[in-house]
Amino acid sequence: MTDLSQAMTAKYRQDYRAPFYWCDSIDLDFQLQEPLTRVTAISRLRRNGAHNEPLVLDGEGLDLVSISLDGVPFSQYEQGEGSLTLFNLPAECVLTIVTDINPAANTALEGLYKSGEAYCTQCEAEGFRRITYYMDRPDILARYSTRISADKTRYPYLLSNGNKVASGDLDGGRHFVQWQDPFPKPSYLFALVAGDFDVERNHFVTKSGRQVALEIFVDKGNLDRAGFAMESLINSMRWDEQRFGLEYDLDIYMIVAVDFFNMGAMENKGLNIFNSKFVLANPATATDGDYHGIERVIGHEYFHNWTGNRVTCRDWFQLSLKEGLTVFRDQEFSSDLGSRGVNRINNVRTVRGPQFAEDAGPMAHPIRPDVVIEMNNFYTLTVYEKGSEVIRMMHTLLGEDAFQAGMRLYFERHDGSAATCDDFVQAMEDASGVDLGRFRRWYSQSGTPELTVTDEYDADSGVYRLHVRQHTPPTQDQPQKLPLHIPLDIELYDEQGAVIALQYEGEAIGNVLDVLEAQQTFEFDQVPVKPVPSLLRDFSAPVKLHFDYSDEALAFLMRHARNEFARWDAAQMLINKAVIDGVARVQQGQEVALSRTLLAAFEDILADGALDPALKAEILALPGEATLAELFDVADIDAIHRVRGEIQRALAEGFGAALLTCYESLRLPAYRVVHEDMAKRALKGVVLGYLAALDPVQADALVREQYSSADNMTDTLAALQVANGHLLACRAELLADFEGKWAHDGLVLDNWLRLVGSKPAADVLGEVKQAMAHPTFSIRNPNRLRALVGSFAMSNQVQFHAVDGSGYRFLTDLLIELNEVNPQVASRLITPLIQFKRLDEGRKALVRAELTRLANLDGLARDLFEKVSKALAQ
Ligand code: B3K
Ligand code: ZN
Repeated sequence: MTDLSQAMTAKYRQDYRAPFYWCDSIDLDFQLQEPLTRVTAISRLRRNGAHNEPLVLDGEGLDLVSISLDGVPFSQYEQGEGSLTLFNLPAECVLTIVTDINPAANTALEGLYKSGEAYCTQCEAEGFRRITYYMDRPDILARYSTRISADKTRYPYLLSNGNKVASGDLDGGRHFVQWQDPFPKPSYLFALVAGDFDVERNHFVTKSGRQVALEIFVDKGNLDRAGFAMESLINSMRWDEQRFGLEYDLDIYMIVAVDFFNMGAMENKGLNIFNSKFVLANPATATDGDYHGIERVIGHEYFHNWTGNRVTCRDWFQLSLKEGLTVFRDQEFSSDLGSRGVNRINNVRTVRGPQFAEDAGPMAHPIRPDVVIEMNNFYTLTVYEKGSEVIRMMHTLLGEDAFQAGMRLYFERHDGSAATCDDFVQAMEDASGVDLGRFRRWYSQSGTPELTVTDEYDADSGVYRLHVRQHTPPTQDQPQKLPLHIPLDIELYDEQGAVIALQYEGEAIGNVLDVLEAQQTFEFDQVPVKPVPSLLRDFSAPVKLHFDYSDEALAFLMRHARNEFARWDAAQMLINKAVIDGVARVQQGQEVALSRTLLAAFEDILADGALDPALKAEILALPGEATLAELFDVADIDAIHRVRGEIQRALAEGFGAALLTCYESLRLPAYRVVHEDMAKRALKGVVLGYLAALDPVQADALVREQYSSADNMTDTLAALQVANGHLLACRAELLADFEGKWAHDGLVLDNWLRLVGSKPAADVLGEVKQAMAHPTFSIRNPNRLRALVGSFAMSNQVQFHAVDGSGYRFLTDLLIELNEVNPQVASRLITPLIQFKRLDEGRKALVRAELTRLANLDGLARDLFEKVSKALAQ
């Protein structure tokens, strides 16, 4: 049980120590051959200070061939589980280590592995140790040179980081390429790719006039799907110059798309490796959502070149230093290029849904974790999305100009080095003069803070008060909580919807209130009437807000709030109230009833000719069942499902004939990827859903017609989703047609797998199992797994949580298999099993039984061990 003993070794943030040795440069030589690849690593080492400590290198799954020191065979070493320890090294030396690895047998997709015919790497967080013995930690910054040799016909392209400095032919039909990366980097940014590709080429001239070659490598035959990724890359480079003043630093930027990839993409210096899902798109294969995703991820990885690569993390506990900041940057990029309101809404959906659920579960951790067993488990919504919210709050507190001054100071101080989260906050504080003392607690405190606000109006004096109480409930990792610095953005409206200026005793008050204490009161005068407050505008902090709004006040905000986000948010609160009320009624055997106010407010939205159809679609799209479950201490899964369905039906009846009129008005000529058209298609999809709730027979005809006449994947899929979600008569026929058309293309077929996994019917598990036998499905491909099993376990609440436990059993059986094949992907898919806090006692017992089965598994990987043991400790 070697894995389990490893599993027990947690690492603590407090234990950070500078390394005993530095590595200034490393020359790598890869001889790619089947089945074994020979790796020679020549490192120039330098002792850090005076000491007699041995050098401990990390290494996993390596076959050690030889070690020599300064050219002489070396024997003073010890091989341990995951390590190689070398004794009595001189203060400076050149260490040569030769190892063999077997990339074709690497199904964990970490280190060097094969994706189809191509070789590729994934080193973050700790994958480099699967390539060679090395100090695999991010504070070791070395200059890399990489020589790759391989068969020339099968692997015409041999790629690595930096600039190509030599290439040539070798005996036996082989060739080599030599790369040199001038920028010192941590091992997690190393990359290598070898294969045969089609290449999309372009270039970018930086603001200082340097010409950068841009190359996107895709599987042969996919060149017609690479154009949008290239456009997004160019947009990213331009945007980062314009908004952040940051310029690219190498002569070449390469992106390679591969089919087997554990996550979205990886920012390796000069050579990004991408999940093909975030590169390939054309109107026939990709939805509008896919296009958005590509723009976002291409941007994200590009922005890492400065926030991540030029300034990297001192240790992995600091991950949010690069991830929270880079998510913030990619969100700003998407918002500057597209609709700010719609982007904000979707980002907030992620925080309020899955991130809040993470806070409430056994994996709760601060954005800068304190203790980690398996680092890959901490690429979380908390580190990324909440991390980005923390950066956004600083941006709100400082304003754009001071924030950018902070960024400049941060680069001035830390460019070319490994930094900490504290370093970042310090730069922001020093550049702006804004006190971020209490704000720093956001980095050390986990959980979702709750703001409870009450108000008070005195008509005689015209004084309006907001009483704000903050409280963070305990989380599994941290029982005690302290008050935080919470920026609370507000606006007040009079009965006509006009804004009331915020002031007190003749002084204007800004929109952002600084909530610092457990209880605080904010006072405003010259308030002529009792106002309707718009609170936590733009989700100015990642908190839960409690304010006792009436339906009327929320309907008022849906109409009058000046900010798009606030209008959507009011609609969400109105629906949430209705769901809470509806579930209580259903549990008492009563019918769901919606207020006239709610119905009228939504009817007005549908009828509003001035509203951006994209925002309209966001307001009309009801929150998902998993997000609604977060409203309850004990979530009644079946009741939530029923109430949500009935709300949709009641709204549809209220809309009546306007639905069809709206639907017909949204037909478009030829497909274009522009906001105006994407907005209309989004609304059309939502309206089609309401039509199906209203009249399944009429909807069946509309869906068939939309499916057969669609000239793009967005409309096609919208039709299929409605057929599937409402179990229309055409469902089986259309799904079969789609499967037949796209059986050969895994990426597109993923849409079909998602439909199968989310079928809202009791026989779904049978269909899921059948789909697993599809020739294009493979348990080794993370995209296929996530599409089919992820949709079943994460978005098919009623069926996954079936009271007979079949859903839990199915997922556990699969996780047991995946534990061997790909622990990282297993550890992602387990999420719905460990977040069982809100389930009823019966379901909880079933889940615990499955988790216990996993806990008792021989050879349980660290990844699952960490989550399973925490979940069972609940
Ligand atoms: N930095 C990578 C994520 C690596 C995940 C390792 N398990 C992609 C990104 O966030 O940009
Ligand atoms: Zn990232």
